Amino acid sequence: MSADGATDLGSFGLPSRTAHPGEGITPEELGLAARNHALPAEALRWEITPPGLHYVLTHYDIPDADPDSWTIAVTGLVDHQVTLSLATLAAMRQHTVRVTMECAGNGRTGVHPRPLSQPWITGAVGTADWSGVRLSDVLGEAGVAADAIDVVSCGADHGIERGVEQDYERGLSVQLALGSDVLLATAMNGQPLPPQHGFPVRLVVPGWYGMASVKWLREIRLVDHEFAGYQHQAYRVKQHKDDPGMPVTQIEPRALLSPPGFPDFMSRARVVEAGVTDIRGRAWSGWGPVTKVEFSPDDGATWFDCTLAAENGPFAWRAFSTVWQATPGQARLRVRATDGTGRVQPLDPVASLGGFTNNADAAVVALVR
Ligand SMILES: Nc1nc2c(c(=O)[nH]1)N[C@H]1C(S)=C(S)[C@@H](COP(=O)(O)O)O[C@H]1N2
Ligand SMILES: [Mo]
Repeated sequence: MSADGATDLGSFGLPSRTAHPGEGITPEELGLAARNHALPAEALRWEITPPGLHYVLTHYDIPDADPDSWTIAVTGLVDHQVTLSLATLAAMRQHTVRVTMECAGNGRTGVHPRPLSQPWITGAVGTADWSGVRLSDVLGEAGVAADAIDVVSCGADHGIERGVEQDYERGLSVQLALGSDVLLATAMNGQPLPPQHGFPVRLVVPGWYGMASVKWLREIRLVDHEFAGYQHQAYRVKQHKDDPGMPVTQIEPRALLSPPGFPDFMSRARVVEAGVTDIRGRAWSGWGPVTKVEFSPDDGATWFDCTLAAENGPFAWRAFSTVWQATPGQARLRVRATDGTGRVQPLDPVASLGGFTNNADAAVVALVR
């Protein structure tokens, strides 16, 4: 409460900060981690992530959505403003795109000092077949005015972040919106979207980190400038407070191991029997196809090329496999991906103030017996 008794929403804004030396996880981070779950590593066995195992990241509350009255308003710099009901969308041409989605904060806990936010380890990823209408078809019906620069997508969820009250909004360039597979998705793996994934309709921006794929979509607004809302200021890779930084865009390459053997409950370390062990996993990049995955059984001292399975469409992860002659003792298993643009997963964490795009590989600890 401020002095005159009015509620000062700005006081909700915990400043963004990194953890103090030795500071353990805070109650706020634990709360976020419990709301927003990761893909369990063993779920990498499925090419399409089963419902409920895909990671979830929701900034505010999951909105109360009535599909019968839900509309999406197409507003701003269009030739004619249109209001789309779900029935209108269902009558339009449907497309399905297989997309590996990853949160830009995946890997954040590997950044030192740790930025206080959703404390992802490496599991903020999942793959789904998203179906719906192309954003370009919707814009085609409304007609894009010549001076439109960005397409702003607005979600129905509302909250406060660092003192700024807002609807969840993200902009895309008109160019990307028109010339791509961006979808207004109404189905995930052939079923209506689950509430946590954006029911009844969400944007899906293939190849981009998840923050671009606005859930619970209720407005598409065309504007005559590059949109710079809160969620654009927040998703920048900066090294210090005054660094303008670079925007977070497409997904950096990453490979993850399907963990071999069986786990220890607390540490998640693996117990593996000595001998020939199948090594499997999946790798992806939003910049282009994954062209190489390497496996190291000795914490990065030596690397071996894995066998890549057939490509799984331009936007979805690709399976890889190899075999490992496991000998008794403790091993730190690593994998790293390279994509067609030459981007290679780094061995050391990618530092930034917010802990974004840290695609450094993370070791799986195995105790071979
Ligand atoms: N409306 C809305 N859209 C949103 C978000 C949100 O909080 N609100 N979170 C974004 C972020 S940061 C990510 S990583 C993805 C997560 O999508 P998922 O929960 O379906 O995996 O949704 C994005 N879209
Ligand atoms: Mo995210």
